[in-house]
Amino acid sequence: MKARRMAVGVLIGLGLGMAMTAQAQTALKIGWTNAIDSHYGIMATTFNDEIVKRTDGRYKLQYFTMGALGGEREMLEAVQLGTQDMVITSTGPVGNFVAETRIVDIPYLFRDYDHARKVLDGPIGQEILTKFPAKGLVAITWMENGFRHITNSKRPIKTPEDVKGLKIRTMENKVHMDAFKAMGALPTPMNMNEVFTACQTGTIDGQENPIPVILSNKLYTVQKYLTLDAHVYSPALLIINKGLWDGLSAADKSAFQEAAKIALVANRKKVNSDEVEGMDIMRKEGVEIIEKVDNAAFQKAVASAYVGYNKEFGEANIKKIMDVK
Ligand code: EAX
Repeated sequence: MKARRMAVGVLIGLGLGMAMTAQAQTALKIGWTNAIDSHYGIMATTFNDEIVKRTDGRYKLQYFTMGALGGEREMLEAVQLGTQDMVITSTGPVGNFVAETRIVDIPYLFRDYDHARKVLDGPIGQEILTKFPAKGLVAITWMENGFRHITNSKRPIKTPEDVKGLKIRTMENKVHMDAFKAMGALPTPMNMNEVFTACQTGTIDGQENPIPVILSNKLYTVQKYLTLDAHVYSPALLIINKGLWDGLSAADKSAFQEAAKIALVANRKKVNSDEVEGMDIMRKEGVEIIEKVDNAAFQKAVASAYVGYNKEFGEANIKKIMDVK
């Protein structure tokens, strides 16, 4: 009798096991423009581990790194269309899809990381996220790309004067392009996939990006000078196709949101550690790093762009962000 009970038990267990594996496992196609071990990659892998755990393996991510699915604008279009499930992107091109995000790209808007994180995690940042569903996108969480600095191979940039006449690649982002125009540079919008070769061949003199992106795309091997001017804080976003999001159960939606919170901590930690460790890596590669810049002079150099920003976003709205303590 006992043996029979045992046998039945084993069969039930097997059946359950098969039911578990037979349960649909959905692999969500996600793309980004940096490496797997970058500040974006750690976001993706941490998010993946957490959703696998919290949905008993019913959901996992299928990674496409280094722009394999295209530049950020193209990936956003694909997620909007539903041919790609998710994207990790800087806010660079996002303003072309959700205009309300453009305000966070203004140069010298954020004092430091603490200020930027407080704004984005607080009511101002959360309010902007509510504008995404109307565009077929759901921004699960703000993330971090980091403070952007200028690299170039023409000359050490110590003052805004040194920027004049340089062909500087920018993202496809009018707010940034206006700032570089105001500085007298020649802003050249380009998707991230083309930047390394453009630096290598001299099609552009320079580009601007946070340290984690410069490291992850090895831009320091094709750029001679790095100026730590921190002209813009670059937020990033974890975005999912709206139809896919709407199809999740309430429990899975909160599983995704909890997973994103944990992944965000890892993402921000990686930004800060890259900024410390990255300096030595780049110096060893022979990059001349200009650490001390006259911030007031650079802010003055972009002042004329603020006329347009105040008009587009409202001076009071810009001040509201700047005043967050
Ligand atoms: O989001 O395009 C850029 O300069 C971005 O900073 C990069 O793709 C990471």
